[in-house]
Amino acid sequence: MKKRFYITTPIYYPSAKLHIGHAYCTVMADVFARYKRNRGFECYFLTGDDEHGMKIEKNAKTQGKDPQQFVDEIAETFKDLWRRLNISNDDFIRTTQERHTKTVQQIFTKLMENDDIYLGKYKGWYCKECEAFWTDTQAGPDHICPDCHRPVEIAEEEAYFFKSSKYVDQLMKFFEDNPKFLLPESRKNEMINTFIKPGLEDLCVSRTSFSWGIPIRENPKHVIYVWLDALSNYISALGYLSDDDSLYKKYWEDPECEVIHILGADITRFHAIYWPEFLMSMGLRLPDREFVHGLLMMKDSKMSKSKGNVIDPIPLIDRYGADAVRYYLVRETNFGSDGSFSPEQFVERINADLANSFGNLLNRTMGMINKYFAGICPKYAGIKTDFDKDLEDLALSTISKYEDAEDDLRLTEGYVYVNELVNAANKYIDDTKPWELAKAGETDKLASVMSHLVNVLYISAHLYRPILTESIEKLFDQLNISEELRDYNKIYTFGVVGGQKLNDASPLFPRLNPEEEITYIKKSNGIE
Ligand code: ME8
Repeated sequence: MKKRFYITTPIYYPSAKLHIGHAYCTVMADVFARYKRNRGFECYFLTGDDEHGMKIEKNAKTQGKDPQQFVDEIAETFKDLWRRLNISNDDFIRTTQERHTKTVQQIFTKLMENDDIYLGKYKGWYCKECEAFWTDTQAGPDHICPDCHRPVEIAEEEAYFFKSSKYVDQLMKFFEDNPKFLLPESRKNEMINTFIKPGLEDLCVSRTSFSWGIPIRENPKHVIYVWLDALSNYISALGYLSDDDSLYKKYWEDPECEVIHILGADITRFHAIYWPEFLMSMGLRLPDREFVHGLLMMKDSKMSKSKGNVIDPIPLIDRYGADAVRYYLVRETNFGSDGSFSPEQFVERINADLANSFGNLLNRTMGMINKYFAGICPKYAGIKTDFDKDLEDLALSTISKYEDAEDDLRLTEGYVYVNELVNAANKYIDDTKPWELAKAGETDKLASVMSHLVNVLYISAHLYRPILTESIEKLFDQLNISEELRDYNKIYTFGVVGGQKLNDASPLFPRLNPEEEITYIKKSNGIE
C-alpha cells in the first residue's frame, strides 16, 4: 500500500448553484479522505471550480454581470455548501486564480515545445453546454451532442490542435498495464469502443470566438480550451511549475503517493483519454486510479442545472443535518452505479438505518446499562454467553471486509457491512434476552452482553465516522470514550471499551415522520 493519498473531485462549473449530484461526488471523495486519515494516512483532498468558458461568459452577460464578479459570487456559494456538508478539503482551486492561469500557460508552452500542438483550422460541431467539439459521426444525422443530447452548432476558426492520435498506442498500453486505472471496469471498455477504436482525431485546444479564458502567451488572441485549462487544476493546485512546488513533489511526483480522481460518468472521456495524453506529452506520471461514479436521476432523467430538475442539498442539510444527507448519499446508491433521488427513499433510508438500527442499538444499550449497572459500562471479561463469540468474530471480520472495500473504492459496500454488524447486534439483544438474565440474577452474563454491545457500538462508530462527521463525536461523548480510544487504530482488539461511566444521552437519530418530511422535501424543491 502507498504511503499517502491525493484525492480530487471534478472542478464544477459555477454556471448555477450546485445540486445534490455535485454534493454526491464531493461527499464520496470526502468519505474516502476521512477514512484514510482516520487510519493514520496523509491524504490531500482537492476540490474547486471551473470558471472559464463560453457558457460562463454567456450566463454572466445574461445577468448583466462581469464574468469575474459572476464567478466570484458563485464560488462563495460552493464553499458555503462544502462547509455545511463538513467537507474536509485541503484546498479549493479556482481556475481564474493566478496560480492556476500561470501554470496552464506554461503547460501549453510545454506541449508546443514538445511538438504536440500545432496551428490549424477548426471546422466542426461544437456543444456550448459541454464545451466539447464533436465529429460528424459523433454528432450524428440530427446534430446532437452525444453527452447532453442538446443540438450542436457548426464552428469554424483558426485554432491550435493537440496531437491526440500520437498517444493512442501508449494510452492503450497504459490501460493494459494498469487494469485498475479506470474503474469500474465497464468504463474502460466504453472508452476503448466508443472513442479510441473508431480513431481519435486531434483535439482542438484553443478558441478565438470568445475571450473568457486563459490567453495563450505566444498568440494571445487565442484562449486555451476550457478542458485543457480545467484538467490542469489537478497539478496547478499543487504548485506545478511554480516557485513553490513542494506539494506537487509530495502528492504527484512521488510514486509513494497514490493519486485518485473521482468523477462522474459524463466526463470520463476527458479524464481517461485527454488528461493522460497531456500528462504523457509532458512526461509526467499518470493518476493511479480514476473512479467513475454514476449519475443521480430524477424521475428517469438526469438531474441537471440546465434542465432545472434538481434537488438543492441546502434545505435537506438545514432540516436533517449534514450527517443524514451524507449518509443517504453514500448508502443509497452503490458507488459506481447510476442512482436516483426521491424524498421517499431519503426518509426511508434515514429511518431504517440511522433511527431504527444504529440509533436504536445505542439507545437500547445505554438504557440497559443505566438500568442494570447504574450507568457504569461493564468491563470486557471474555466469552460468557452462547452468542458472544459469534458477535466478536463478526465485528472483527467486518473491520477487515470494510477496509478492503474502502481501500478499493467500493465505498457503499463497505458501509453495507457496517449495517450488517449493527443489525446483528440488535438481533444479539433479542437472542441473549438481557431482561431475563437480569431477572435470573445472571450478572456475569448480563455484564458480558452489555460489554459486547458497547464494544460493537464503538467499532461501528469508528467505521461510520467518515460519513457521520458530527454524530459520532456525540456518540463517543455519550459513551464517554477516552481520547486514546478515539483513535481508529485501537479497534482491532475486541473489548477495549469498559469501566467508564456513561454520560447523559439524547437520541442522536430521531425518527422522521414520513408524511411530514416527504412533504417538506418536495415543497422545498418545488416538486409536485
Ligand atoms: O463537467 N449525479 O463540471 P460540472 C451525480 N467543469 N453527479 C453529478 C450529477 C448528477 N446528476 N450532475 C453532476 C464539469 N454531477 C467540468 C469538470 S474537471 C477537470 C472539470 C457531478 O459542473 C459529477 O461528478 O458539469 C460530474 O462529473 C460533475 O458533477 C460535473 O460537474
